[in-house]
Amino acid sequence: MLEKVVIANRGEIGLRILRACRELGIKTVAAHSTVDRDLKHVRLADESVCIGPPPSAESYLNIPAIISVAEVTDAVGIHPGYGFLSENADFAERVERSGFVFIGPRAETIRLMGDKVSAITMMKKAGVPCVPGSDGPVGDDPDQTLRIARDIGYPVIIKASGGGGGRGMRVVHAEASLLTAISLTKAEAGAAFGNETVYIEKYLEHPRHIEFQVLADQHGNAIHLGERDCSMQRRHQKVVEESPAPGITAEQRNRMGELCARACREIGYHGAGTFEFLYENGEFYFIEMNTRIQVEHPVTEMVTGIDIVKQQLLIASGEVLSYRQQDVTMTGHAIECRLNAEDARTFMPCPGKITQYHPPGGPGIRVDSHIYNGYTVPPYYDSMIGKLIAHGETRASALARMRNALVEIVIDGIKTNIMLHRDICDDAAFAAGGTNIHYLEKKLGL
Ligand code: MV4
Repeated sequence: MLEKVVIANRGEIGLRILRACRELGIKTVAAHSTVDRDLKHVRLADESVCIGPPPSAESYLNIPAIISVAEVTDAVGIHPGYGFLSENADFAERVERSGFVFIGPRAETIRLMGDKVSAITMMKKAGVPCVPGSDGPVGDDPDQTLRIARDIGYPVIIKASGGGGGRGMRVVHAEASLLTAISLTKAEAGAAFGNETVYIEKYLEHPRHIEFQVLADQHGNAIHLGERDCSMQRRHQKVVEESPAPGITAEQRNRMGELCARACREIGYHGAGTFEFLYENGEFYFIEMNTRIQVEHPVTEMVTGIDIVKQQLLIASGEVLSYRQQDVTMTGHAIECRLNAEDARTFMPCPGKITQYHPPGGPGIRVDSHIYNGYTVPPYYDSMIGKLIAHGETRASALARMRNALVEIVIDGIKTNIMLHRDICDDAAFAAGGTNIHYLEKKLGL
């Protein structure tokens, strides 16, 4: 087992990682910025080291500073959490070259999946269904490009290979605008990601976003933990997630989950991972793979009973996966609401001091948050201040518990999106289940 781990993150995930380490008897080192001295996990960690000033570029993204923390504290592993350096292949490589364990997949795997063209190529080879498209980068011959798009059929979407998560994409509705759109996307991609490579896919107009959670060890074992529906989003920011995805049958789950687990074995994946799919008219289409722990992992934990962060630490320690696929069962339904410090109308971040905090409780309620009475939300980072998770035997009971929790919870002193969550939970279409990725933006009149 890893003896000591550096937590190279902050907020609720810093605390989540600390809790998993504690359960496993792993000593913890919180690497934090100056403004984060009073974070809950920094206070609770066995050791803490300040890594720089508030801006992420000088602290949570400062690779030498974080590796130095591992060196001076004699740590063995580094957990990157999500965001920040979690999917930075160069970071993973430098961690390993410095003699530490990166808690995540191999650097080459992160690099392979970070390049969307190579990720899709690998998945297609492994038998995972992908969106009909250019099957590789768009070349220099305009006639060939026009032919590819015509064969796919309009509308198509141009995506940057170095993009992902909604960055570097452009929808094209007719042939007349294809070549201009490609030039523009290439130029933007070159500037944003240092990589002009773009590819084309059929544009799916009303899909749901459904993703599969996987766990794979360093000995060739891989399993899936079912799926999450993350369709309730605004501007590529997920707002509510749930597991299982409404309407997905056990047969669909087993088939897609097994394809994902098989793909993991094929590429020598290890750690926790997520396969993102678009789901439309009963079909799944792979779009991207995430090689990190995700914000929404708790809904999967609630229905499977498996602690995914603990599994990450066990896998990084070199242990053999203690679950086989037949040991994984999904019980009931879980819904997660992301709590943000933001203005209800403009969605602009609203940092400040929390003057009153009363967490909700009761059966099936879980709160993953680092906030406390008197805590000040700093302006430098993401506005998410925690997550409210409700589990129930059925989707209706999970939703009823979530509604109760959203009435019970009190967060005073700052603006939050609690009212938005109450609105969503009272929405008839959401209550019915299966709304698509455009639903929330339409409801909000965007
Ligand atoms: C798409 C798509 C429709 N068709 N690809 C946006 C984020 C990135 N992960 C992929 N995205 C999309 N890719 C094809 N071929 C629509 C989106 C999309 C989206 C996907 C998931 C969740 C929210 C979204 C919001 C807008 C567009």
